[in-house]
Parts: sequence; structure tokens; C-alpha cells
Amino acid sequence: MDVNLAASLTQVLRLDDASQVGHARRVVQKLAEQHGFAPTDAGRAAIVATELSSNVLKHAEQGELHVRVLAHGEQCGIELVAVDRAKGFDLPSCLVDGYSTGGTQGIGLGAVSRLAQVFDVHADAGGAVVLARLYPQEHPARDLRIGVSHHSLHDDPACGDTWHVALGEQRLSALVIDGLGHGEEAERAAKAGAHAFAQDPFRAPEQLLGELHHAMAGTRGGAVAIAQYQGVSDKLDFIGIGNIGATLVGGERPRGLASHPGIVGGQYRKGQVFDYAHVKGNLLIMFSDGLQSRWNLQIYPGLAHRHPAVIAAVLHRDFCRGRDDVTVLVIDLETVHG
Ligand SMILES: [Mn+2]
Repeated sequence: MDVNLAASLTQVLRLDDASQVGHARRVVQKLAEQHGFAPTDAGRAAIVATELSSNVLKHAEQGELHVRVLAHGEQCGIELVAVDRAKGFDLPSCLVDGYSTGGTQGIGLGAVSRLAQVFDVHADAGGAVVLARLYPQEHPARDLRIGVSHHSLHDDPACGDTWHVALGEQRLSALVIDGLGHGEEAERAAKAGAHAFAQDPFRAPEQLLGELHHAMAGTRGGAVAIAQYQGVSDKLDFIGIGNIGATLVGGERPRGLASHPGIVGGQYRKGQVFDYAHVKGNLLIMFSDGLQSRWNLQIYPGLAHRHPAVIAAVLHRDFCRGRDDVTVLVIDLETVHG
């Protein structure tokens, strides 16, 4: 059965004062309840939000909690990512129960790792990123090694970037769209394309691109990239128009995937499918131009082996331009093989 991951924006909660811990807890609890979490599951999410936020204040004095709904078809999860830029994150200490307490309510990251179905950490000289994903206890979704950092400029409710991932039997189809500019008109363009894509994400890439072009006509248009991976033949097809970056990481050296210039929904001369063989176990990273393209995962020891949601958060933290919407989609192609 195919699983569709629909776009959901990353909500950023700033943490630089103890009062914001309570705010983070309330936001997360409410979000969980709104997405069908039972009271005990929503309470669990709230505790994790409290702990991650308290830990940021204790260890870094300031940072952010990134909150996103994981919309996997009918099932929902909640993703929390604590992001800071402080040096000297001490994971072993943070995992000890009671470390973050200061004699109050804290129970430490050790408890977070037990309360969340997915827990992962990357820490280096640039700071720390701590991931927790929570699913309802009774119907836990299979966690997918797919991560996204998806932000609108200035946290505007409208976002000109969007994305979609469909996962089927031994195959995957991923889309990133950057509607021209930002704001509501850009969002309209991007959503028109994503809607057309979602009708049948496994059509041939040239055909999909044609259908997105048609669906986005009459809007501002935008940049589009589509990647399709076939697990059986271990081959990735890529087609792109405009400025969506895409890189395969995990081979001898990173491979950049080629796009042609133009505007989907406006004008482009040609779309061309490029195929890339022997990519099993690689990371596929697709990103809008709100992210600088000069990043290199190799400068982060061990990061390529962390959960893709951690990788997306680190790249966003360090390479976001801050003047456009930004999307970083990271897919471990191994997830296709179950
Ligand atoms: Mn852009």
C-alpha cells in the first residue's frame, strides 16, 4: 500500500527564557490533541516538549524548538527538534535521569528517549540537534527515514515552497516545488503543482512534469524537481526545472542532480530525465534556493548516519539564507527497502 507524506510547515518556537518552556508544552499538547492523540499520548508529547526545551535553556541558554506534524496518510505523528548553537553539548550527562531537573520537574533526555518512538542526537562544535518523534501508542506508524525542514519566510502562514513524498512497494517518488517569490501567490502556484503530483506520483517523470506545467499555468509558476527511486533496479530518475537543488550523498563523492532552466507553469524549453544507478543506501537531499547550496555533509562528523530529520535541521540551521521560504528534504533511500 502506498504511503503519502504531505507537506506540513515547521513551526518554530524560540527558547531564550524559562517562561517559553510552558508555552512550548502547551503548543505541543494542543497540536497532539488536534491530531487525534489520546490524552496519555498527548501528555507524553507535552513532557517531551518540556524536557527538550528545558535542556536547550540549561545547556545553551537559547535555541529553538521546531514542531511539525508527521502526516503519513491517515496516521499522524508529532516531530520535535531542539536546535541550538552552543558548544559543549554533553550527551552522556543529558541522558542521565534527573540531570535537567535543578530539583524541579525535569527528567532529562534519558526519559525523552524512552517516551518518544524515535530519538536521535547530533552534536558538534556548531551546536546540538535533538530529535524526538511521537506516534500514538496504540497505532504507531512505521517511522520513515525521511526528514524535512520546511519554513516560510518570517514564519508567514503562507509558504511558497511545498513538497510531497509517496512511498510504494520498493519505490518512492519525491517532489519539491518553489513557487516564484513568496507569500500567498507563490503558495497558490506550489499547491497547484503538488495537487497534480499527488493524483498519481508514480507516473513517468516527463509526464508528471507536463501535468504540473498544465496545473500551474495561470499561476506565477515555479521551480520543480521530481525524483523517483526504483528499489528493484536500484535506479533513481530525476527531472528538474529551475532552482531546486538535489544531491545524492553516500557514494564516493556527492553527486549533484541536474536541472534545466525555466519556470514550470510559465516557460521552459525542455525537461530531461537523468538517471543515476547504484544509489542504494544513499541519502537523497532536495532543497529550495532558500538554502545555500555550498553545504557539505562531510564537514560534520557522523551526521550522514543520523536520522534524516536531524540532517535536515542541521543544514537548515547552518545554511538558511533567511530571505526566502526554505525546504530541505532528506530521504534515506534505504527506507524504500523497508
Ligand atoms: Mn525560493
